[in-house]
Amino acid sequence: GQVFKLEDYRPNDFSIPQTGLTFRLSPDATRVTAVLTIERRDGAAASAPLVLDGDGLVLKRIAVDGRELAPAEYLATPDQLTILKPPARFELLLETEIAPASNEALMGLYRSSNVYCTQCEAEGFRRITYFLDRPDILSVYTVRIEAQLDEAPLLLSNGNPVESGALAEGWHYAVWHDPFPKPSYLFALVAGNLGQVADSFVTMSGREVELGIYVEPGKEGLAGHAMDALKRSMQWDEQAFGREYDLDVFNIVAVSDFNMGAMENKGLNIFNDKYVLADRETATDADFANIEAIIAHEYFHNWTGNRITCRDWFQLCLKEGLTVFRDHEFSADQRSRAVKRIAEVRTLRAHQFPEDQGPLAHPVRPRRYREINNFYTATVYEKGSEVVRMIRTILGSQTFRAGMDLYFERHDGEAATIEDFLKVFEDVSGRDLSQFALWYHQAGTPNLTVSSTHNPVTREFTLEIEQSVPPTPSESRKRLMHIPLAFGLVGAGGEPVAYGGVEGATVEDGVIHIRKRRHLVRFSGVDERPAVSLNRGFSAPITLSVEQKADDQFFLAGHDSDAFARWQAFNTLLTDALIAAFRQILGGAKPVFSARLTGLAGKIAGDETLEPAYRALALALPGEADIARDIGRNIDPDAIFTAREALVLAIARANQDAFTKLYGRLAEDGPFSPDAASAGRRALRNILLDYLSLLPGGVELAARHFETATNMTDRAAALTVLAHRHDGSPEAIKALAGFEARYGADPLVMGKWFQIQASVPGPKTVETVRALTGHAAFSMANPNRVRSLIGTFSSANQTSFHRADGEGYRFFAQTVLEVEKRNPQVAARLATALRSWRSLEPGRQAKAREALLAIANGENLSADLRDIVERTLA
Ligand code: BAL
Ligand code: ZN
Repeated sequence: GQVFKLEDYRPNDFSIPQTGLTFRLSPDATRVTAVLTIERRDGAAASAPLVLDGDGLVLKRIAVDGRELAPAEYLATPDQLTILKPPARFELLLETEIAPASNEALMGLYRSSNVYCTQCEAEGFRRITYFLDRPDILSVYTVRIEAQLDEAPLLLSNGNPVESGALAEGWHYAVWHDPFPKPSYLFALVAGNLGQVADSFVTMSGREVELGIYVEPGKEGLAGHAMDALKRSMQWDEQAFGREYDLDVFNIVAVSDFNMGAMENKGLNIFNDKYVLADRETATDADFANIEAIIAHEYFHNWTGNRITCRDWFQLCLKEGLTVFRDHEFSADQRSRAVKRIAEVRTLRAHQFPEDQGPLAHPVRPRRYREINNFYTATVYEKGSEVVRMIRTILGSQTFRAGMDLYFERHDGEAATIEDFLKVFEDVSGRDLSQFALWYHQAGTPNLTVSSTHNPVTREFTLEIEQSVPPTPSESRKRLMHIPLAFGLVGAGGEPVAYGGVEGATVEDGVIHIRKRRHLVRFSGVDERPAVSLNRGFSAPITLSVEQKADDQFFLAGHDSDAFARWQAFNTLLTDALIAAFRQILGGAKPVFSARLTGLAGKIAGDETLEPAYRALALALPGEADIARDIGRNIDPDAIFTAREALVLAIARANQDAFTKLYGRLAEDGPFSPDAASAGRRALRNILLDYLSLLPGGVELAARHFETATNMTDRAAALTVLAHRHDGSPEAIKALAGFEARYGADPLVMGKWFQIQASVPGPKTVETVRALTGHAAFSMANPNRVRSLIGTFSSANQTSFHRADGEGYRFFAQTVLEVEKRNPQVAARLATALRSWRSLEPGRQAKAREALLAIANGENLSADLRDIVERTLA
């Protein structure tokens, strides 16, 4: 396939200032008429042909300034349209015919449960009509939609509604106009029969905006949380960033077949219904939090993505990293900042670190791609957000805000680059960010090795810090990074230790600026050896190798005033114990855990000065994949599983009484609320259940928890405990059947049922999952179902997916190829589950490689899947 390179960027010879589209909708033959105003750019050669992108299109008609073109005047293939000698300025009319009902790739115009909808990012617009389908072509769109009234009473597109009315033979139409020039990837259309939830919002300058959320008829009652989140997002963006909404209407449509989470089309966000619909009966607290975050994320794109868009797809992180940062800040303000930060870091480590440490590693701003769909990654999104956070850490909040203001002022209406973004912060701060810019350009997770010494005679405390960046594919030599390392020196009573001066690095506002390979940071006037708290708040997305006494680690886990660092200290103790246990198991020994460690777990659980949500996060042991990542090589997932189970049991046994009492005290009283504090109490109670379920009477306790649950959080948690810890027990069988009977008709909730079963540890889950692909509620055509069952199995079931005989991989390879026939994008995403195959022990490694080769040898492989498997095998 073709390789696209950043350095090859150049503007097109033409621009398209105006785009008129008329859709005459029909499931198998939708007629699309595009009327494009096209202008040759100043300086472009007069002989330059116009070359438009297409993807599987059939051209029915072509005219220039009202004159039909003769065959010799153009070349049309399904994937390209060339007009050989275009005038300098003209109107191009194109008619194409498309079949939304048979579009199973879910890119372009397709049908989801009889609703017409679109997904154009990144390159779906070219499946609708020929166009300059690239983000630096900004055009003003006017869209006319015609449909049969009974089939599609609702007709939506971007911008503001202009007119609507009846047509002959039961048809009707609506016209929408979007005054803001936008790239084609932000185009959207929705038509169908949908229920509406209406509300309004008055902006900071007093304009009233009509808000609409559209859902499957009958599900209007499930959109309240989303609407509330939308209004809070609109208000927050005004307060936190001074950004006001700019159209008369803002609409959100929920559809059940969607490749991504949601899409920020101008004025018409289209959502995976999983991230809209919620009530206590069907949604967990995690669902409520995700909905709030994704509603906010898509809304925030209106400024970071839509008003200022990307020059080319290499700049994807310009909108995504920044918008993730904005939605993280929103959630932190709406909920608990410390808890939110811990959750973010867990996600980053679980998804981005393995990506950065494996064959699919790429810089936050990549320089090459074959298939852009494969770059909607944790690196672009999550690490991209961390990079923006570091800019704020380096500049301080006020200067950062001034930089953002300048960004909006300077680049509104433009398609911008990462260089433009960094420049505003250099301009407002007077700082040189050229070394910092490596965070965008260089892949890999930097490591800092840190050791400390204290000299009571000279009263000097010294940190020796050394940075390294591991090699990644096609980047063997790395340059030295600028790493903002937040830190604290902690005294014996938990208080910050004062120091006189500091030499060896720039230290500002509790941050050491690491810029060289090695720094000797010397603090003077320090009487007693402090404990050192490093990377507070996770100020940089790095790994740390710290020579630290266990005493210090225990001390920080109990006393660090930085909540994140305190959580981290305990998590590091747990990880170290789990890795030691893993080695003991491989050596044929039974793992042992210190009473000090299991006792500390009990202390944290019962510490009423800490939020319940924080305590729940502390008690959630590192996952099997986290442990594997930290071990790094020669992974035996069964030994990791055994080690982790042994620690869960040791903590449960050591704290049985305290956990039982606390579990009882946390019982739900009062009406249900999805707010963060209530969710935190449920999270703590549910993790206590997980521990207690391993002790005598545990299965009965879990069954009772399931039976008496009054919300989905508790019900799903109890079902997970029963299915995972008491697999095959009468209680587990009964609960699974009860859940299925109760929610069999609700596809989203059945997704949870698939997920819970796909993650049951142990070899036989391969067979369970294979059988469940035949369940009535499962469909290979629906991305949410595929992700629930196959995605969960391959990314969250270490002992079954990585079965020693390779059966997990074989089933996986077959399934990926089956999904790919319909939906290459979803298949390619699934295939990334094998990205860490080289860290497995040799036997599994060989079997994983066979599975990758089986995928690579699939017939007519899509560009999406080929790109992932070839890079994974390289
Ligand atoms: N732009 C694709 C979906 C999202 O990141 O919002
Ligand atoms: Zn986004």
